[in-house]
Amino acid sequence: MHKKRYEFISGQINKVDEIIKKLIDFQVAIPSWALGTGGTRFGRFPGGGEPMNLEEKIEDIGLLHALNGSSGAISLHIPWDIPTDAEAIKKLAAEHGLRFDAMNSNTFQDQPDQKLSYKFGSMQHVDKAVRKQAVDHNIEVIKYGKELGSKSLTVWLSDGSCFPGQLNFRKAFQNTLESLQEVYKALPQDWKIFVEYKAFEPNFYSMTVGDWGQSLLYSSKLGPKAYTLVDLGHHLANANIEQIVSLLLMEGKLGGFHFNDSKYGDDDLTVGSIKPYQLFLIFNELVEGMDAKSMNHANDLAWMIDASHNVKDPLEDLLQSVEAIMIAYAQSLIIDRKKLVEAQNNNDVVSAQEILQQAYRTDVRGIVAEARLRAGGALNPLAVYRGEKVREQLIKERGSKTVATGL
Ligand code: LRH
Ligand code: MN
Repeated sequence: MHKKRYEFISGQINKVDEIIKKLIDFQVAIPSWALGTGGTRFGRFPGGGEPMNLEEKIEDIGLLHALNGSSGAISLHIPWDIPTDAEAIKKLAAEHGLRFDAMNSNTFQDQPDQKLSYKFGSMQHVDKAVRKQAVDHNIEVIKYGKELGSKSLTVWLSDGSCFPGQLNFRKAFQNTLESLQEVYKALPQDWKIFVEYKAFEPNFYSMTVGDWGQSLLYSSKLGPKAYTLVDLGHHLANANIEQIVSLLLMEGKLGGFHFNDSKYGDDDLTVGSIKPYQLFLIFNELVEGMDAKSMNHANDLAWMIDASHNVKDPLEDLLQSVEAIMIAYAQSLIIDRKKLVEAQNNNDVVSAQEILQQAYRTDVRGIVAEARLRAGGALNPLAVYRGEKVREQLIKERGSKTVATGL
């Protein structure tokens, strides 16, 4: 069936081998905090067999990578995943063909042994001692990352306010910038820092890194190693994320992504499960913008998933997310860009839409599957995962009550 499907689709597409090479090179980082069942304040329904430590998390991501050949990186969150023996962890990851993508700091929770609380923020805090505590934590995260071979740090600050009058926005911005500058100074020469913005939650009146404009302001003032990070779920309703991506890329300040999907808030749902056309439009801007700057698709931006699983098996959810990303990328690679530019230059709005939707409505799953097979992956990862009863095996090995660290 695959052979026929692949021959049919490859017959319709130019340079199919070039596209397959790009798909094989394109690796998506899996978040270490999304390998267990997430929950909400209303409840959490664990599925069993969850990884209890970093080693088991690396094994789970290794399994995903063996199945789809496109999950060759892991993004750690500190202190949820502190590598006690970095050399051993690095060796284990390499055995599974995994490298370490961006490290994530955490100043949105108070740790049991923490001196000062982040209740009223971390880097924005009115108390310099709290800001210093947050800076020191980020520098410690960089230390772990250096030991593992990571080359970037993602800073997401839950800082903000819940009520008018609670915060002086200007001072909060300046405190945060000053704190980020301390972290920036500690960055190794070949590292990047990603400033992740979010419109609301856990603060519900203002967020101190609340949108792409604020993140661009911080990363521009910080320096050339600082970039913005786009989490698809961190926008106000109906935001035109593909336009934001296009402009950040144009400015050379787009560092990477946290892919997920959402209908309402930061729902952290499976990529492409709610708004697959938006995902396609984002990849259209990425390919157009990266090619305009002769950027390397696979390496010049950070491709990461950030999801939380309430009702799906975490590994099945992640397999679906990676597949959705590869499909959107493949569709964006078959857009007839010459014709699209022509239509744009002629203000031929109808043709422009027809050209885009021709690509979006093309079933590229045969090409994505072919790339996966050539990368040594499975034709149908989900079918193998279920056919081999992997979750049942994990529950036998780890038990039904195990709880993974993370969200
Ligand atoms: C915040 C966020 C951030 C992570 C966290 C797990 O909503 O997207 O990227 O640190 O989720
Ligand atoms: Mn995120």
